[in-house]
Amino acid sequence: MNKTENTTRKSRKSFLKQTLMAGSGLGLGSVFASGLNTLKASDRTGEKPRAGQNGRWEASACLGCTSWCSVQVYVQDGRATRVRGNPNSKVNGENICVRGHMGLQQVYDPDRLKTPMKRTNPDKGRGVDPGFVPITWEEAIDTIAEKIMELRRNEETHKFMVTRGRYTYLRDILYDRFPKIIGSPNNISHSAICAEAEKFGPYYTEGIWAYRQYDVRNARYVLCWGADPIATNRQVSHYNNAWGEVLSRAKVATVEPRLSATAAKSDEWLPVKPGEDGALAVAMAHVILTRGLWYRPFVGDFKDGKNRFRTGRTVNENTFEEIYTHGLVRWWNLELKDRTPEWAAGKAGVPADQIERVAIDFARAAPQAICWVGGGPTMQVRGAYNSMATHALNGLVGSVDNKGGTLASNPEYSQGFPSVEPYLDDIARKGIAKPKIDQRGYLEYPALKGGSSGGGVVTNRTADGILDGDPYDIKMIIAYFNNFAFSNPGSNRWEKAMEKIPFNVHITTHVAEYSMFCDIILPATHHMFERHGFMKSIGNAHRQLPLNRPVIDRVWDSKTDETEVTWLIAEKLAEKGFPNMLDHYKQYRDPETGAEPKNEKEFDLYALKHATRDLWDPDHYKGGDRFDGWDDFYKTGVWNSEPYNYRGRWGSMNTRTRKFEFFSETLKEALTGHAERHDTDVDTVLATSNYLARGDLAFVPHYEEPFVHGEDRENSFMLVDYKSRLNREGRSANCSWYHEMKDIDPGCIAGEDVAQLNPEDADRLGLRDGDKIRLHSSAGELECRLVRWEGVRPGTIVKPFGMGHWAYGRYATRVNGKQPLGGNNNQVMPADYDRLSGSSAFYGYVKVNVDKV
Ligand SMILES: Nc1nc2c(c(=O)[nH]1)N[C@H]1C(S)=C(S)[C@@H](COP(=O)(O)OP(=O)(O)OC[C@H]3O[C@@H](n4cnc5c(=O)[nH]c(N)nc54)[C@H](O)[C@@H]3O)O[C@H]1N2
Ligand SMILES: Nc1nc2c(c(=O)[nH]1)N[C@H]1C(S)=C(S)[C@@H](COP(=O)(O)OP(=O)(O)OC[C@H]3O[C@@H](n4cnc5c(=O)[nH]c(N)nc54)[C@H](O)[C@@H]3O)O[C@H]1N2
Ligand code: SF4
Ligand SMILES: [Mo]
Repeated sequence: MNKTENTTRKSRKSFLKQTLMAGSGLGLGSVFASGLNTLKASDRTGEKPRAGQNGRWEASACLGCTSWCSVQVYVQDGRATRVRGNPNSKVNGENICVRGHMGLQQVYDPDRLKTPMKRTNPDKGRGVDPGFVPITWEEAIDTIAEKIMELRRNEETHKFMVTRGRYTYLRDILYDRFPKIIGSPNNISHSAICAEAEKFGPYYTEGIWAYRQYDVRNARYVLCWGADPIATNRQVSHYNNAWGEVLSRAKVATVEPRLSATAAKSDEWLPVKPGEDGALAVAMAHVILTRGLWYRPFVGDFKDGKNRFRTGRTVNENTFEEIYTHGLVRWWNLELKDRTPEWAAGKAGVPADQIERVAIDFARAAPQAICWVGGGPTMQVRGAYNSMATHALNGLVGSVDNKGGTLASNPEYSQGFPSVEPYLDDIARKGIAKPKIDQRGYLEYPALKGGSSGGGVVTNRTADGILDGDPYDIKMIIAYFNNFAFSNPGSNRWEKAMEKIPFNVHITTHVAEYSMFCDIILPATHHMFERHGFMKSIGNAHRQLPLNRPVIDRVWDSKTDETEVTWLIAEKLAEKGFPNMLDHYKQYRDPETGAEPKNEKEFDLYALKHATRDLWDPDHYKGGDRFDGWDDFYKTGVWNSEPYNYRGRWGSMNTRTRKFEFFSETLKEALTGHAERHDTDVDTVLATSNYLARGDLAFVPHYEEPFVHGEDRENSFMLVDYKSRLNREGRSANCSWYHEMKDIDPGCIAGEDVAQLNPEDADRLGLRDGDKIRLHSSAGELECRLVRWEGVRPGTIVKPFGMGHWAYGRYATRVNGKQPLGGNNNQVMPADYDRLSGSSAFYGYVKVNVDKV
């Protein structure tokens, strides 16, 4: 880097730091001011483009988290210098969060992978130098194509696999079409280490397997449940901006074992014992029913208007008439009637009067009362039922699909790619028909996404599938935009599994842990500055489709994973006598001219134009923003939907009964289907999958005792893992800003990886601030520093996820490729699952032992 760049970077850094500090609300009780920690376009002063430099704002999309903001990048002489929200967006508008700016440090990171490389050391293992040497794209692509041809010649194409983490909606090209045409059933996504259990409750109550949006501007009560919306979760930028308004108009309560950024600004903090969320949720439902506070226009009422919900008493189903819901009385009789706040207080360690007060205040705000369900209560062993129990509260207060409530996605009009069918030969068809490597649909892994047995992915189980060769061996992987050797709980298993793969490829911006086990690594374009793609996100009662656009000159010799790399491999396969893939991709024509793509650049562009055609082509207009044509859309960089149609789904939900199901006929059908597939009954499925419910209880939201790994010892604590506010998922650690500003997380200190104990617990173990500690469990161990902090529930240990990389670059590691900086939580988190959704467990499921080093 030259001197001028260095200076520019430095001044930008101090500017950003000041802004972050202003907005972080450090100090526990401090009042959060609206929008302070979102940088707005209008706030920016100084730093005018230098004379003669012709800077301009160019639209793109940020994939730093699942908010998928529409952004604008300030470009001077082909270099990005600043980022802001795209004023054309109706979701995040001109707002972005602090992490948006860190994209700049990612794209210009001197430690990026700059050119394709191949491994020269055949030994694979952690800490083993792969002996990477630079090669040309030509050699890299030729080697990959040759390996694929080998699998095809031997008719073992099912031993090929594509894995992905983050993606754009051009993903089907590489993630779906590519393995299919080769002849593999194995496309494994990261979804089950992300949020599948969170989607389980909404699906089995109201038929949506997707994220929700929250109409906070119209809400009167927001009950955050293991979600920390001003720091993480989704549409962080939008909610950050709206939160000041929310606090002045609505009450906010947060159920969290730690004092999160949001909890610190809430009216009520319910410091739940990890894993005991289900107890709180069913007790709140009990209070809402016994107090007669359910929302009658949605749920209905007793025929004579007299409330028969009394603690301990069953109710005759015929006395109640439901409107848009199904099975309320059965739910009461099966689960709720004895679930008093006093009972829940004994489980969850939250005072009974607080449970009662929160339930009453929440329901009195009906239907403008949001129960915001995040990963905390759901990504647990047995979390599927917490997901149902917490989300069902939205049903009781009629906030589902309602003004001031929880909303689904507005319709959008992107289109899929041409059919793959004509391009599948016999080898491909035989390969696709094989079972998948992640063991989804096995008796003990129901993974009931979308209502079908094995309908969803069991991401983390893939490592075991590979290690055990069950159902078969995997010989080749192409992985993109993921780092499974770091991001999966029980990460050591992934290291072992990757050692076993004969030919492994990573398409990546950095040489990450996963790359270290690879045979070829390919430099990827950065998603925010260097490539095409499009995203879909929701918030502010709108949906938006932002475009990823190449707005700067590519910094290194990189290519785009989903389009360019895929096309080049297809070309090579055609050269080697297998033209099907190239023939298929040639069908992605330019909608304006009808031309076939002739090279990877044209393919990249035409695929995007094709997928988004109904958004920008006036002759194909279907709704939302209008454009004059491609150029107009491309420049604007985002399409927005119509505003939300409140109550549009009442009576037409995608469930068996079309209603909001408190007794889930939809889940009953799915579980029965899975049991029949294995020639057994639902109780056996539940027992094998580690749930406690039997009989009809399995079909209603209910409390399940949490399943916990580890023993009670003097030095053992329930681990509370959470995402750092500065995490761009697993990709921030080589940004210096990440380390310099780490104290933006409540209770953390800059430049260190810490775990926090309540001072009571720390005193008991004789631990002081700054002590070096080792955390260990059955899964493994890690080292970090101790911080004593009152924001931790006694009996728990709190540690942010994000540090502990042993490969990624100079800032991320102590010795790059060898020694981690701090500790990766996934080394002490054993692989376990919420098997009904296929999700990995992250919360409320592991006790770790703490020793002073
Ligand atoms: N303990 C713990 N574990 C977690 C979580 C947690 O909160 N706690 N969070 C979980 C969640 S929600 C998720 S979604 C997963 C995410 O886990 P993964 O899907 O594995 O994604 P990342 O860890 O973000 O790694 C992405 C990798 O892609 C590469 N990369 C970075 N930028 C780009 C780019 O622009 N293009 C391409 N092609 N490659 C790039 C880098 O190698 C980087 O390591 O992690 C999960 N793991
Ligand atoms: N800053 C930031 N934001 C992000 C991301 C990021 O990397 N950084 N990643 C994005 C991604 S990929 C995803 S999937 C979403 C996920 O967003 P969320 O689903 O909201 O997940 P987390 O942010 O991990 O939040 C988990 C929360 O649960 C709390 N928790 C832990 N144990 C328990 C428990 O037993 N009960 C309860 N009630 N709470 C508990 C933790 O303290 C933490 O605050 O976030 C997105 N937003
Ligand atoms: S990190 Fe997430 S919230 Fe922040 S700007 Fe990027 S997409 Fe938006
Ligand atoms: Mo995620």
